[in-house]
Amino acid sequence: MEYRQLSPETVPGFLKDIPSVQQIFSDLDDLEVEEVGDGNLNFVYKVRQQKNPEQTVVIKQAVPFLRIVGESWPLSRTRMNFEIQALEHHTKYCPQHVPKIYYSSTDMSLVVMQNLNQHAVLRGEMIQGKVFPNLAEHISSFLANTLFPTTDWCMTGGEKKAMVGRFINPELCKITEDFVLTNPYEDHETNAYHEEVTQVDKDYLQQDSQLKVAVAEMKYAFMNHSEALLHGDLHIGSIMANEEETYVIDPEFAFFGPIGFDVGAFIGNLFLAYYAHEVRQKMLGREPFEYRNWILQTAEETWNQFQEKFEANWVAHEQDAPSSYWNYPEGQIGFALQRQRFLRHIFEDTIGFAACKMMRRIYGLAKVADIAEIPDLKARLEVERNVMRMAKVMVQQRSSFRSIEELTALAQEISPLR
Ligand code: SR1
Ligand code: MG
Repeated sequence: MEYRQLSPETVPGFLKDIPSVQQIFSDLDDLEVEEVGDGNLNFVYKVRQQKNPEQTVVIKQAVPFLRIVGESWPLSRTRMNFEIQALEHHTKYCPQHVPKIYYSSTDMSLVVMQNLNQHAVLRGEMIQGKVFPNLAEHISSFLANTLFPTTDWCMTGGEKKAMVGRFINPELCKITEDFVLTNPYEDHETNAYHEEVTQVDKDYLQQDSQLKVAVAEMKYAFMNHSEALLHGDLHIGSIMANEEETYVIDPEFAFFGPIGFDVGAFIGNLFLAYYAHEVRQKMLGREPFEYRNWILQTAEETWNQFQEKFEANWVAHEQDAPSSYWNYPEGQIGFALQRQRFLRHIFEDTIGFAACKMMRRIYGLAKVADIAEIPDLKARLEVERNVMRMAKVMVQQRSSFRSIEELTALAQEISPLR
Protein backbone atom coordinates (compact mmCIF):
# COMPACT_ATOMS: atom_id res chain seq x y z
CA MET A 1 0.00 0.00 0.00
CA GLU A 2 1.35 3.43 -0.86
CA TYR A 3 1.54 6.03 1.88
CA ARG A 4 -0.88 8.94 1.79
CA GLN A 5 -1.65 11.40 4.51
CA LEU A 6 -5.22 10.91 5.67
CA SER A 7 -7.71 13.70 6.30
CA PRO A 8 -11.13 13.65 8.00
CA GLU A 9 -12.64 13.29 4.51
CA THR A 10 -10.52 10.28 3.46
CA VAL A 11 -10.59 8.33 6.76
CA PRO A 12 -13.97 6.56 6.18
CA GLY A 13 -12.93 5.25 2.75
CA PHE A 14 -9.65 4.00 4.17
CA LEU A 15 -11.29 2.16 7.08
CA LYS A 16 -13.92 0.45 4.92
CA ASP A 17 -11.54 -2.17 3.56
CA ILE A 18 -10.03 -3.29 6.88
CA PRO A 19 -11.66 -6.56 8.11
CA SER A 20 -10.89 -6.00 11.82
CA VAL A 21 -12.47 -2.54 11.61
CA GLN A 22 -15.51 -3.87 9.74
CA GLN A 23 -16.29 -5.89 12.88
CA ILE A 24 -16.42 -2.76 15.03
CA PHE A 25 -18.83 -0.65 12.96
CA SER A 26 -22.27 -1.87 11.93
CA ASP A 27 -22.48 0.84 9.24
CA LEU A 28 -19.26 2.06 7.65
CA ASP A 29 -21.17 4.66 5.60
CA ASP A 30 -22.22 6.53 8.70
CA LEU A 31 -18.86 7.57 10.18
CA GLU A 32 -18.05 10.92 11.72
CA VAL A 33 -14.36 11.91 11.85
CA GLU A 34 -12.63 14.61 13.84
CA GLU A 35 -8.91 15.45 13.96
CA VAL A 36 -7.99 15.83 17.61
CA GLY A 37 -4.19 15.57 17.72
CA ASP A 38 -2.74 17.98 20.24
CA GLY A 39 0.71 16.39 20.43
CA ASN A 40 3.90 17.64 18.86
CA LEU A 41 4.43 15.02 16.17
CA ASN A 42 1.39 13.31 14.65
CA PHE A 43 -2.22 13.48 13.51
CA VAL A 44 -4.97 11.77 15.49
CA TYR A 45 -8.50 11.13 14.24
CA LYS A 46 -11.48 10.17 16.35
CA VAL A 47 -13.95 8.11 14.34
CA ARG A 48 -17.44 7.17 15.49
CA GLN A 49 -20.61 5.90 13.96
CA GLN A 50 -23.16 8.69 14.12
CA LYS A 51 -26.15 6.51 15.02
CA ASN A 52 -24.17 4.30 17.42
CA PRO A 53 -21.46 6.53 18.86
CA GLU A 54 -20.24 3.73 21.14
CA GLN A 55 -18.86 2.17 17.94
CA THR A 56 -15.66 4.13 17.76
CA VAL A 57 -11.91 3.96 17.08
CA VAL A 58 -8.94 6.29 17.04
CA ILE A 59 -6.41 6.51 14.21
CA LYS A 60 -2.95 7.85 14.84
CA GLN A 61 -0.92 8.61 11.73
CA ALA A 62 2.67 9.81 11.46
CA VAL A 63 3.39 12.44 8.83
CA PRO A 64 6.83 12.97 7.30
CA PHE A 65 7.55 16.10 9.36
CA LEU A 66 7.49 17.37 12.94
CA ARG A 67 3.99 18.69 13.45
CA ILE A 68 4.91 21.23 16.14
CA VAL A 69 7.26 22.97 13.65
CA GLY A 70 5.66 22.11 10.29
CA GLU A 71 6.75 20.71 6.94
CA SER A 72 10.02 22.65 7.12
CA TRP A 73 11.23 20.10 9.72
CA PRO A 74 11.33 16.69 8.00
CA LEU A 75 10.96 13.67 10.28
CA SER A 76 10.80 10.16 8.94
CA ARG A 77 7.52 8.27 9.28
CA THR A 78 9.42 5.20 10.48
CA ARG A 79 8.70 6.44 14.01
CA MET A 80 5.36 4.67 13.64
CA ASN A 81 7.17 1.35 13.08
CA PHE A 82 8.74 1.76 16.54
CA GLU A 83 5.42 2.71 18.05
CA ILE A 84 3.74 -0.37 16.60
CA GLN A 85 6.48 -2.70 17.85
CA ALA A 86 6.46 -1.06 21.28
CA LEU A 87 2.66 -1.29 21.54
CA GLU A 88 2.99 -5.02 20.82
CA HIS A 89 5.57 -5.36 23.59
CA HIS A 90 3.46 -3.36 26.06
CA THR A 91 0.36 -5.37 25.17
CA LYS A 92 2.24 -8.61 25.80
CA TYR A 93 3.52 -7.59 29.24
CA CYS A 94 0.97 -5.12 30.54
CA PRO A 95 -2.28 -5.34 28.52
CA GLN A 96 -4.39 -3.70 31.23
CA HIS A 97 -2.62 -0.38 30.69
CA VAL A 98 -2.38 -0.35 26.88
CA PRO A 99 -5.17 0.54 24.40
CA LYS A 100 -6.41 -2.31 22.21
CA ILE A 101 -4.86 -2.29 18.76
CA TYR A 102 -7.27 -3.19 15.96
CA TYR A 103 -5.00 -2.64 12.97
CA SER A 104 -1.61 -1.24 12.13
CA SER A 105 0.22 -0.48 8.90
CA THR A 106 3.85 0.46 8.51
CA ASP A 107 3.14 1.43 4.86
CA MET A 108 0.55 3.97 5.95
CA SER A 109 2.46 4.74 9.19
CA LEU A 110 -0.66 4.40 11.26
CA VAL A 111 -2.38 2.47 13.97
CA VAL A 112 -6.12 2.02 14.52
CA MET A 113 -6.86 1.54 18.19
CA GLN A 114 -9.34 1.68 21.02
CA ASN A 115 -10.89 5.10 21.50
CA LEU A 116 -10.29 5.81 25.17
CA ASN A 117 -13.40 7.94 25.30
CA GLN A 118 -14.03 7.23 28.98
CA HIS A 119 -10.57 8.59 29.77
CA ALA A 120 -8.75 11.85 29.23
CA VAL A 121 -5.13 12.94 28.84
CA LEU A 122 -3.68 13.04 32.34
CA ARG A 123 -1.95 16.40 31.93
CA GLY A 124 -5.20 18.17 31.09
CA GLU A 125 -7.00 16.46 33.94
CA MET A 126 -4.28 17.31 36.44
CA ILE A 127 -4.30 20.93 35.29
CA GLN A 128 -7.92 20.95 36.38
CA GLY A 129 -6.89 19.56 39.75
CA LYS A 130 -8.34 16.06 39.39
CA VAL A 131 -7.05 13.29 41.64
CA PHE A 132 -6.24 9.80 40.30
CA PRO A 133 -6.15 7.43 43.25
CA ASN A 134 -4.73 4.47 41.29
CA LEU A 135 -2.14 6.33 39.26
CA ALA A 136 0.96 5.30 41.21
CA GLU A 137 -0.12 1.69 41.39
CA HIS A 138 -0.84 1.53 37.66
CA ILE A 139 2.22 3.39 36.38
CA SER A 140 4.57 1.50 38.69
CA SER A 141 3.13 -1.76 37.31
CA PHE A 142 3.46 -0.55 33.75
CA LEU A 143 7.09 0.42 34.34
CA ALA A 144 8.14 -2.72 36.21
CA ASN A 145 6.28 -5.10 33.89
CA THR A 146 7.38 -3.58 30.59
CA LEU A 147 10.97 -2.79 31.56
CA PHE A 148 12.18 -5.86 33.44
CA PRO A 149 11.50 -8.42 30.63
CA THR A 150 13.85 -6.64 28.23
CA THR A 151 16.82 -6.37 30.57
CA ASP A 152 19.85 -8.63 30.44
CA TRP A 153 18.67 -9.92 33.83
CA CYS A 154 15.82 -11.58 31.98
CA MET A 155 16.76 -12.11 28.33
CA THR A 156 19.72 -13.99 26.94
CA GLY A 157 22.46 -11.86 25.43
CA GLY A 158 21.54 -13.00 21.91
CA GLU A 159 17.82 -12.28 22.32
CA LYS A 160 18.48 -8.90 23.82
CA LYS A 161 20.93 -7.79 21.12
CA ALA A 162 18.54 -8.86 18.36
CA MET A 163 15.79 -6.82 20.00
CA VAL A 164 18.05 -3.82 20.54
CA GLY A 165 18.69 -3.95 16.79
CA ARG A 166 14.97 -3.82 16.01
CA PHE A 167 14.63 -0.72 18.16
CA ILE A 168 17.48 1.43 16.85
CA ASN A 169 15.47 4.66 16.66
CA PRO A 170 18.06 7.35 15.83
CA GLU A 171 15.75 10.14 14.71
CA LEU A 172 13.57 10.18 17.79
CA CYS A 173 16.53 9.63 20.08
CA LYS A 174 18.10 12.68 18.46
CA ILE A 175 15.03 14.74 19.35
CA THR A 176 15.56 13.78 22.99
CA GLU A 177 19.31 14.27 22.81
CA ASP A 178 18.78 17.77 21.41
CA PHE A 179 15.59 19.02 23.04
CA VAL A 180 15.88 17.36 26.44
CA LEU A 181 19.58 16.95 26.96
CA THR A 182 21.36 19.76 25.05
CA ASN A 183 19.55 22.83 23.72
CA PRO A 184 17.89 24.12 26.92
CA TYR A 185 21.34 24.34 28.55
CA GLU A 186 22.77 26.70 25.92
CA ASP A 187 21.34 29.80 24.31
CA HIS A 188 20.03 27.79 21.39
CA GLU A 189 17.86 29.12 18.59
CA THR A 190 15.19 26.49 19.25
CA ASN A 191 14.65 27.69 22.82
CA ALA A 192 11.72 29.95 23.68
CA TYR A 193 11.75 32.45 26.55
CA HIS A 194 8.82 34.54 27.68
CA GLU A 195 9.32 38.24 28.29
CA GLU A 196 9.79 38.05 32.06
CA VAL A 197 12.78 35.69 31.80
CA THR A 198 15.98 37.62 32.61
CA GLN A 199 19.56 37.03 31.56
CA VAL A 200 20.26 35.90 35.13
CA ASP A 201 17.54 33.25 34.77
CA LYS A 202 19.05 31.96 31.55
CA ASP A 203 22.58 31.95 32.96
CA TYR A 204 21.36 29.94 35.94
CA LEU A 205 20.93 27.05 33.54
CA GLN A 206 23.21 27.88 30.66
CA GLN A 207 26.38 29.10 32.37
CA ASP A 208 26.75 26.78 35.34
CA SER A 209 29.60 24.39 34.63
CA GLN A 210 28.67 21.92 37.40
CA LEU A 211 25.13 21.67 36.07
CA LYS A 212 26.30 21.30 32.49
CA VAL A 213 28.72 18.51 33.42
CA ALA A 214 25.91 16.69 35.23
CA VAL A 215 23.51 17.04 32.28
CA ALA A 216 26.23 15.86 29.89
CA GLU A 217 26.61 12.75 32.05
CA MET A 218 22.88 12.10 31.77
CA LYS A 219 23.06 12.55 28.00
CA TYR A 220 25.92 10.09 27.79
CA ALA A 221 23.92 7.58 29.83
CA PHE A 222 20.91 8.12 27.57
CA MET A 223 23.00 7.48 24.46
CA ASN A 224 25.00 4.51 25.73
CA HIS A 225 23.15 2.54 28.40
CA SER A 226 20.91 0.11 26.53
CA GLU A 227 19.37 -1.37 29.67
CA ALA A 228 15.80 -2.07 28.60
CA LEU A 229 13.16 -1.25 26.01
CA LEU A 230 11.87 2.15 27.11
CA HIS A 231 8.61 3.87 26.32
CA GLY A 232 10.91 6.82 25.71
CA ASP A 233 8.48 9.72 26.31
CA LEU A 234 6.54 8.87 29.44
CA HIS A 235 5.34 12.32 30.44
CA ILE A 236 1.81 12.86 31.69
CA GLY A 237 0.61 13.77 28.19
CA SER A 238 1.38 10.15 27.20
CA ILE A 239 -1.08 8.81 29.76
CA MET A 240 -4.86 8.64 29.55
CA ALA A 241 -6.79 7.95 32.72
CA ASN A 242 -9.97 8.12 34.70
CA GLU A 243 -10.39 7.42 38.40
CA GLU A 244 -10.31 3.66 37.88
CA GLU A 245 -8.13 3.01 34.85
CA THR A 246 -4.84 4.18 33.38
CA TYR A 247 -3.55 3.74 29.83
CA VAL A 248 -0.10 4.50 28.46
CA ILE A 249 -0.06 5.72 24.87
CA ASP A 250 2.37 7.14 22.28
CA PRO A 251 5.51 4.97 22.55
CA GLU A 252 7.05 6.23 19.29
CA PHE A 253 10.26 7.20 21.12
CA ALA A 254 10.79 3.56 22.16
CA PHE A 255 14.39 2.36 22.13
CA PHE A 256 16.78 0.49 24.42
CA GLY A 257 17.99 3.02 26.95
CA PRO A 258 18.51 3.61 30.67
CA ILE A 259 15.58 2.47 32.81
CA GLY A 260 15.71 5.64 34.90
CA PHE A 261 14.79 7.66 31.83
CA ASP A 262 11.22 6.27 31.81
CA VAL A 263 10.77 6.35 35.58
CA GLY A 264 12.28 9.84 35.72
CA ALA A 265 10.08 11.16 32.92
CA PHE A 266 6.95 10.37 34.93
CA ILE A 267 8.29 11.55 38.28
CA GLY A 268 9.78 14.73 36.78
CA ASN A 269 6.40 15.58 35.31
CA LEU A 270 4.80 15.12 38.72
CA PHE A 271 7.23 17.65 40.14
CA LEU A 272 6.41 20.07 37.31
CA ALA A 273 2.75 19.73 38.26
CA TYR A 274 3.62 20.17 41.94
CA TYR A 275 5.22 23.55 41.27
CA ALA A 276 2.53 24.61 38.79
CA HIS A 277 -0.17 23.91 41.36
CA GLU A 278 1.19 26.42 43.81
CA VAL A 279 -0.43 28.88 41.38
CA ARG A 280 -3.03 26.70 39.70
CA GLN A 281 -4.84 25.62 42.86
CA LYS A 282 -5.30 29.29 43.73
CA MET A 283 -6.57 29.90 40.17
CA LEU A 284 -9.08 27.12 40.86
CA GLY A 285 -10.09 28.85 44.09
CA ARG A 286 -8.61 26.16 46.34
CA GLU A 287 -5.96 25.90 49.01
CA PRO A 288 -2.93 24.21 47.38
CA PHE A 289 -2.08 21.83 50.24
CA GLU A 290 -4.29 18.84 49.51
CA TYR A 291 -3.70 18.52 45.80
CA ARG A 292 0.02 19.12 46.00
CA ASN A 293 0.26 16.61 48.80
CA TRP A 294 -1.43 14.03 46.56
CA ILE A 295 1.10 14.77 43.79
CA LEU A 296 4.06 14.20 46.11
CA GLN A 297 2.50 11.05 47.55
CA THR A 298 2.03 9.79 44.00
CA ALA A 299 5.71 10.39 43.25
CA GLU A 300 6.72 8.52 46.41
CA GLU A 301 4.35 5.60 45.81
CA THR A 302 5.37 5.33 42.17
CA TRP A 303 9.04 4.93 42.98
CA ASN A 304 8.52 2.70 46.01
CA GLN A 305 6.06 0.42 44.24
CA PHE A 306 8.12 0.34 41.05
CA GLN A 307 11.13 -0.77 43.05
CA GLU A 308 9.18 -3.55 44.77
CA LYS A 309 7.56 -4.78 41.57
CA PHE A 310 10.75 -4.69 39.51
CA GLU A 311 12.51 -6.67 42.22
CA ALA A 312 9.62 -9.12 42.51
CA ASN A 313 9.76 -9.73 38.74
CA TRP A 314 13.47 -10.37 39.04
CA VAL A 315 13.06 -12.82 41.92
CA ALA A 316 10.25 -14.63 40.11
CA HIS A 317 12.39 -14.92 36.98
CA GLU A 318 15.27 -16.38 39.00
CA GLN A 319 12.91 -18.84 40.69
CA ASP A 320 11.51 -19.95 37.33
CA ALA A 321 14.96 -20.50 35.88
CA PRO A 322 17.53 -20.63 38.70
CA SER A 323 21.02 -19.75 37.50
CA SER A 324 24.06 -21.71 38.62
CA TYR A 325 25.72 -18.34 39.27
CA TRP A 326 23.98 -17.94 42.64
CA ASN A 327 24.10 -21.62 43.49
CA TYR A 328 26.36 -21.58 46.57
CA PRO A 329 25.58 -21.35 50.31
CA GLU A 330 25.47 -17.54 50.48
CA GLY A 331 24.20 -17.16 46.93
CA GLN A 332 20.84 -15.66 47.90
CA ILE A 333 22.61 -12.94 49.86
CA GLY A 334 24.70 -12.11 46.81
CA PHE A 335 21.62 -12.07 44.57
CA ALA A 336 19.79 -9.74 46.99
CA LEU A 337 22.81 -7.43 47.08
CA GLN A 338 22.92 -7.31 43.32
CA ARG A 339 19.23 -6.35 43.13
CA GLN A 340 19.73 -3.68 45.74
CA ARG A 341 22.73 -2.16 43.93
CA PHE A 342 21.01 -2.20 40.55
CA LEU A 343 17.89 -0.52 41.94
CA ARG A 344 20.10 2.07 43.60
CA HIS A 345 21.64 2.78 40.19
CA ILE A 346 18.17 3.12 38.63
CA PHE A 347 17.17 5.48 41.44
CA GLU A 348 20.10 7.83 40.75
CA ASP A 349 19.34 7.80 37.03
CA THR A 350 15.67 8.42 37.77
CA ILE A 351 16.54 11.56 39.72
CA GLY A 352 18.99 12.80 37.08
CA PHE A 353 16.65 12.22 34.16
CA ALA A 354 13.64 13.61 36.04
CA ALA A 355 15.64 16.82 36.49
CA CYS A 356 16.45 17.05 32.77
CA LYS A 357 12.81 16.40 31.89
CA MET A 358 11.85 19.26 34.18
CA MET A 359 14.42 21.75 32.92
CA ARG A 360 13.76 21.13 29.23
CA ARG A 361 10.12 22.17 29.68
CA ILE A 362 11.13 25.65 30.87
CA TYR A 363 13.36 27.09 28.11
CA GLY A 364 13.09 24.31 25.52
CA LEU A 365 10.86 24.40 22.46
CA ALA A 366 8.19 21.99 23.72
CA LYS A 367 6.67 23.30 26.94
CA VAL A 368 4.03 21.89 29.26
CA ALA A 369 0.65 23.56 29.57
CA ASP A 370 0.70 23.12 33.37
CA ILE A 371 3.27 25.92 33.51
CA ALA A 372 3.30 27.58 30.07
CA GLU A 373 -0.41 28.37 30.23
CA ILE A 374 -0.28 30.15 33.57
CA PRO A 375 -1.52 33.53 32.32
CA ASP A 376 0.24 35.73 34.88
CA LEU A 377 3.83 35.78 33.58
CA LYS A 378 5.31 36.89 36.89
CA ALA A 379 3.63 34.01 38.70
CA ARG A 380 4.75 31.66 35.91
CA LEU A 381 8.33 32.86 36.27
CA GLU A 382 8.29 32.09 40.01
CA VAL A 383 7.07 28.56 39.25
CA GLU A 384 9.81 28.17 36.64
CA ARG A 385 12.48 29.37 39.03
CA ASN A 386 11.35 26.81 41.61
CA VAL A 387 11.53 24.07 38.98
CA MET A 388 15.07 25.14 38.09
CA ARG A 389 16.17 25.28 41.73
CA MET A 390 14.95 21.78 42.39
CA ALA A 391 16.17 20.30 39.12
CA LYS A 392 19.64 21.70 39.59
CA VAL A 393 20.05 20.06 43.00
CA MET A 394 18.55 16.83 41.69
CA VAL A 395 20.85 16.35 38.74
CA GLN A 396 24.00 17.51 40.50
CA GLN A 397 23.41 15.64 43.74
CA ARG A 398 21.54 12.63 42.36
CA SER A 399 23.82 10.18 44.15
CA SER A 400 23.21 11.72 47.57
CA PHE A 401 19.45 11.07 47.91
CA ARG A 402 18.80 7.99 50.02
CA SER A 403 15.06 7.75 49.41
CA ILE A 404 12.28 9.23 47.32
CA GLU A 405 11.00 10.85 50.52
CA GLU A 406 14.21 12.91 50.64
CA LEU A 407 13.38 14.13 47.16
CA THR A 408 9.81 15.11 47.99
CA ALA A 409 11.16 16.84 51.10
CA LEU A 410 13.40 18.92 48.82
CA ALA A 411 10.37 19.82 46.68
CA GLN A 412 8.65 21.13 49.81
CA GLU A 413 11.72 22.96 51.02
CA ILE A 414 11.77 24.94 47.78
CA SER A 415 8.02 25.49 47.74
CA PRO A 416 6.12 24.47 50.89
CA LEU A 417 2.85 22.58 50.41
CA ARG A 418 0.91 25.47 52.03
C1 SR1 B 1 10.55 19.06 19.40
S1 SR1 B 1 10.41 18.38 20.92
C2 SR1 B 1 8.95 17.48 20.86
C3 SR1 B 1 8.70 16.72 22.09
O1 SR1 B 1 7.43 16.13 21.97
C4 SR1 B 1 7.48 14.80 22.43
O2 SR1 B 1 6.40 14.51 23.22
C5 SR1 B 1 8.81 14.63 23.10
O3 SR1 B 1 8.76 14.89 24.47
C6 SR1 B 1 9.65 15.58 22.36
O4 SR1 B 1 10.79 15.93 23.05
MG1 MG C 1 3.96 11.91 22.27
